[in-house]
Amino acid sequence: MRLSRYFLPVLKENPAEAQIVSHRLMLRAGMIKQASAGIYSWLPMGFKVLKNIENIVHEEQIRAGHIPMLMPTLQSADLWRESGRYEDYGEEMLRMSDRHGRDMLYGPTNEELITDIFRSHVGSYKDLPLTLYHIQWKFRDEIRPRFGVMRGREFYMKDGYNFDIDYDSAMHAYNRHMVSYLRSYERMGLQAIPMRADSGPIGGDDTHEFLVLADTGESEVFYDSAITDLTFGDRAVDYDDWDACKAIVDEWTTPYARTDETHDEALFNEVPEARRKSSRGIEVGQIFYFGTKYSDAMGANVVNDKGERVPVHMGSHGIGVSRLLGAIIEASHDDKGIIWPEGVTPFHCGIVNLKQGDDEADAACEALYASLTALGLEPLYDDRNERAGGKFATMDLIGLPWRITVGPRGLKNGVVELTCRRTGESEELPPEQAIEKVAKIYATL
Ligand code: 5CA
Repeated sequence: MRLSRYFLPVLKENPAEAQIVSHRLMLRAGMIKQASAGIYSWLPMGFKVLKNIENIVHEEQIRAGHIPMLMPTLQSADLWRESGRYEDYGEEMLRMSDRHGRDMLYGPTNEELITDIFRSHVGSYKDLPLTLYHIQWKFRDEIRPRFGVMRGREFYMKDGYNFDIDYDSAMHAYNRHMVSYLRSYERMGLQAIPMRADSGPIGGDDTHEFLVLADTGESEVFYDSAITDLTFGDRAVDYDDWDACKAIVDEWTTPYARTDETHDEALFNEVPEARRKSSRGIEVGQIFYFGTKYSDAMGANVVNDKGERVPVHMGSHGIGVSRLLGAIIEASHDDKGIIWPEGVTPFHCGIVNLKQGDDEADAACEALYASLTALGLEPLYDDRNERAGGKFATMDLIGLPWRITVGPRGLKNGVVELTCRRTGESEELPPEQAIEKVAKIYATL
């Protein structure tokens, strides 16, 4: 993409309404625009990152054996009356009626709708286990929408639902989700720690939230610092192997890590003092096992291998896709702007032409652009007639991990400059080597 043809409405001033750095940077980098309280338009660069995050979520869910589908945003109130949550959900639910006077709602989550689909089409244990998921907009009429996409009213969420014949099989689904989430967040360049949590209006006993440690997080968390040393890395996982998944879950759930709702001071005190930490965290996902709560209420049964009708065991599993943009920026920025992890960056590499209109510099930039594109990478070429300082400031603000700077002086010596946004380190290289280096970095992702 050439910046002269793109739509990147960068703000020079800090927007007054933004209280936290991720919100400020998303507005300044022209990623979002508030449409009304807690509801945002996703401008092209914000939309690109949102889609990158969504793609990682899809890839990892499919890898775990979960099946993508799509349910609507608008739901009939009748299903929610069956589960008993139409009244329970309270003011957070946006309710409306259609021209026939039928009660409708904008879905805050989809347990009822998926259970209805399940009971309409599945009747035998032979069709289990089954995990269906979708990524769809949700609406919760939060009393205090704030911090931009972090606590929106309209937000983008992945929600998955497992249907299993019994507790053990459902717990494997729970474990499989935890493993796939650990992998997903790491691919986004994030450390998200699973912490024992409270199930709130979703219900159930077993639940973990995934938290990104950040001062601006809304949750208070307590943990053994040993857990922050764990990494998933590139280990291969067989998602059908119950023991292998459980072993990974045990690895992450053995060190103490809890949100304030389930914090147990006595247990926490058993952690060696030097490793006892408390801080704030951003909740970027939550997994639940709630047994037969919805299948009992809504009659989602299957015939088991003895010919008896039994309710299915269920769980639901969410990832805050739109919130993740804020969480990633909170975890990865400096005073100049965003620093995108390679896994989610909107463009792989920036190209800055220091002397637009200089034949040699223009030609070198065009050649770089063509070569990077031919390798399947997406560069953002700042081809505007602007001063170098302004171009650098924009690149730093929007946070592309790599920048190639091209100027007549370097070209005389046959080199361009390759700069790493995270470390600020630069090196002079012949253009082909700069391209090769950038390509190699992305090839390992
Ligand atoms: N049905 C379950 C699992 S699918 C569920 O709704 N879980 S949840 O309530 O925990 O939401 C899942 C994730 O969505 C949360 O972990 C959080 O990351 C994100 N989320 C929840 N509310 C908001 C909000 N108001 N704005 C942005 N993201 C949100």
